[in-house]
Amino acid sequence: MTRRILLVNGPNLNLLGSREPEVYGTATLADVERLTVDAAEAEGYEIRALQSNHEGVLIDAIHAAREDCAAIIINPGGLTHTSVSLRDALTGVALPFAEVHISDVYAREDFRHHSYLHDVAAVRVIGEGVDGYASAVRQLAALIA
Ligand code: CA2
Repeated sequence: MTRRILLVNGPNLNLLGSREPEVYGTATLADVERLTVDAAEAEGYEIRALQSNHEGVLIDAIHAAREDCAAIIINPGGLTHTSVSLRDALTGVALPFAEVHISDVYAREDFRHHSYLHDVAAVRVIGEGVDGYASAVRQLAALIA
């Protein structure tokens, strides 16, 4: 069994650490990727990390994961609340995946309360800040062990 997990961060998450620290904290995307790699290594997995502001790029990476990944961790950014196509990609590859949100989307605007992934995600981690990515690694690793 492959020991690789795909980490996907969606639109605007490249801005982490530069704006809105009161919502998203001060960690950068590089920090998020590093802490996820560290958590994965502790569980015996490696990470392939990708951030894109383009939905099709995210979908292509999810499709490719079918070949050589055991699971996916995804923070889809705003696409969480809009994208049937992202949901279809994730259900299409049939890999277990974790949906991560840094902020507590349920304590924010109503339009953030709906997720197109909520009923198909194997794991959901919401509002735990960037540490939520490490939690997602551990929960997924336990699931696929
Ligand atoms: O809380 C999360 O992780 C979100 O997935 C982040 C998305 C937002 O649309 C979701 O509702 C919740 C936004 C990502 C944008 O990240 C930024 C980070 C710093 C500065 C500006 C945007």
